[in-house]
Amino acid sequence: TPTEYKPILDFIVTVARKAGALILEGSAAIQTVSSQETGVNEKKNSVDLVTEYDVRVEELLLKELKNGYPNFKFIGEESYSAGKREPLTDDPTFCVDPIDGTTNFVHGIPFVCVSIGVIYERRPIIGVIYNPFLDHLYTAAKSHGAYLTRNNGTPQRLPLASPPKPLSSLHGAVIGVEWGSERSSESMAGKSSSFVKLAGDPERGVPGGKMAHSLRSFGSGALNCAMVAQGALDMYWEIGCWPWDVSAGIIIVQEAGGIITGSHKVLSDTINAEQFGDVTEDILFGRKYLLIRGIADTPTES
Ligand code: LIP
Repeated sequence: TPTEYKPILDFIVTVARKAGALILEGSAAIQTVSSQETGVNEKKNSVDLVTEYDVRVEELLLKELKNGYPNFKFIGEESYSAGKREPLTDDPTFCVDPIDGTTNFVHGIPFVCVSIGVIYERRPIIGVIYNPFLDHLYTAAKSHGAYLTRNNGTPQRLPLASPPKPLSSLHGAVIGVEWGSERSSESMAGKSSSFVKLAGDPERGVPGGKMAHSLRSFGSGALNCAMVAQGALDMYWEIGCWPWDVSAGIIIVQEAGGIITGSHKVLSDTINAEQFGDVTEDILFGRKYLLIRGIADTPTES
């Protein structure tokens, strides 16, 4: 059983850095060839992109992770798309997104990461998110805290703000949201109306009116989670994200003192901590509403 988290976490970080190097190599290659030759393909529709490098990075992750921990199961975005769909069990399972933020990767926006989570007994227990463009590494293991390491320097405990700022309402919050790749008119209507509820102007913008400062759409579920853990985003809301987008991010947010829920009740005016539940398999694999919010109270020390 993966009770000794440290060696596993250190091993995953080494693998994530190798994946990061390949992502950078891929970005250099993809930005220098003509649009006909980029190797960008579409999955379910014209906005659901996959590149040659998504596949190559996942192959690297599969090989390296299985080499280190042959008994762990493996769920990966590109393996899943190719039809290799391991069922989720109680066994330790790597859940990976080789390139989270593929649209950013294709367009040269440096908000891209590799995301590696370990799920055990159906809960995320270890998370590593690495953005090689910024050299930002986010790590967490259950009951051991969450950390950000910038430019290979000293790890900083998350959230960065001290003392952490509790979130008692949407007033003044910055909220991460995503459009996702599901673009049916029904889905778009649902998302837009949620965005309005999150950032709308219930008091017509009068001075003193209580509304969120703004919404942000960074294009990577994993980095949205990282931003919440860091304390830069107060909240992240998305419907229909995949488990590999958020497996690592969930434990990083939780270890930073944040809260995950599948409930959409929170779109009411006031946010109460009691409304938030734990992450469940239904949220992770049922692709229901996922809401990750900032600090509930001071995170416990490990
Ligand atoms: C993306 C997510 C993003 C979501 C997209 C997509 P990809 O992952 O991180 O938050 O809105 O639908 O799933 O495709 O870049 O790995």
